[in-house]
Amino acid sequence: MQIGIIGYPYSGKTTLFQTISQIHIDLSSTNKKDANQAIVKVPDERLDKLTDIFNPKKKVNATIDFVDFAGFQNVEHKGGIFNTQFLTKAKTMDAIVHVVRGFQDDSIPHILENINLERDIQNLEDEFILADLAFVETRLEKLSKDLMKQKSKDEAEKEIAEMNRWKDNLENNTPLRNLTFDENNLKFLKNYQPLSAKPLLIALNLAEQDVKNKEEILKNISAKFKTDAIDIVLFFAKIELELSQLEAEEKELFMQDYGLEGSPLGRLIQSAYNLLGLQSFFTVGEDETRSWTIKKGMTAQESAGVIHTDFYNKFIRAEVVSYEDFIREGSMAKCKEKGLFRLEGKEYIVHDGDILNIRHS
Ligand SMILES: Nc1nc2c(ncn2[C@@H]2O[C@H](COP(=O)(O)OP(=O)(O)O)[C@@H](O)[C@H]2O)c(=O)[nH]1
Ligand SMILES: [Mg+2]
Repeated sequence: MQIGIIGYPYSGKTTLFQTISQIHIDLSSTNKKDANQAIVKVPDERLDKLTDIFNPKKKVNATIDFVDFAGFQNVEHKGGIFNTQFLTKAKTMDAIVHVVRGFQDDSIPHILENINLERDIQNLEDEFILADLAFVETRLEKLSKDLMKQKSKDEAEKEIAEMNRWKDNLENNTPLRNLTFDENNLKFLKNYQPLSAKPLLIALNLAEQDVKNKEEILKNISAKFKTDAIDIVLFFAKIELELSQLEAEEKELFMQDYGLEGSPLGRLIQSAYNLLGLQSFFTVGEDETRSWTIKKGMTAQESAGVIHTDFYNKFIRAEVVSYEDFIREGSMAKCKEKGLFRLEGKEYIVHDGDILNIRHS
């Protein structure tokens, strides 16, 4: 899974990226054009506990790819401020984190001069819509030429209908993530990856002095922007980067002082899992304990396929114990005794925290 971090220059994107990746980046570096990229382990206390119990050779966390985009400039191109390079890369992301600047610092001016959370959130949404509209218009031109050439007429007509539906909505400032998609038009969504359809995480980078009224800010912004496909999270880029580099005990003290809980990474991942409808299952053994990310509603066979395509093709049964049962009983043997160790077929819907062992031919 890939998550892209975008936003205006000097909003705190790279500071957030450093906090979650623990990669040091020289912020004064002039090379701001390239995107930074890191594969980040998804923290999961349940996996840590399983690892303590099984004492395997290695522990493997599920991972997420974070991409820290260079800040976009307010330079207009056809269809908005994003250039082709940005659009091409942004479209491959599964979700977008929009870092919105809430801190005032006169030595680092905001490119729009003052601080205004709502304006910045709305501006990005407008730019997504403009970019998608430009795409749809180009696509419609191409399709009408195909029609004249009598090339795959049926297909072209179907797509024209769908592109016009997108166009009408975009022209009314409705992002594509608000539309419903059926089996037939889902393929256009998958192929074209329009930006206004992407799950969006609005990450408000607040100032130190906002710590005390952070709940109120969150409530206000949520009331205006939160939907099923948009979530709002808070972070304090500067403090939380410093905190992330402290030893556990010291960190705990400072966090209490600031009234902060968890980490920016934890907040982002929880929110991303919710938005994208994701959950985890585990595999355990002497060699490794491992967490895996799947979509909610996936079957045992589909989940086996995430481990290995062979496991999907040669699936026989899944041995299943829930994490809670296992921890409470303390061993697989006890779980078997109590009938908590189950054999499930390929249609079984995997639950968050299931410990799976796939039997295959
Ligand atoms: N005072 C203050 N400065 C910050 C905060 N977050 C980021 N900065 C500073 O703002 C500058 C730009 O941050 P950076 O993360 O590089 O922003 P980017 O351009 O969005 O990647 C750096 O000098 C940061 O140290 C913050 O919460 N408070
Ligand atoms: Mg940056």
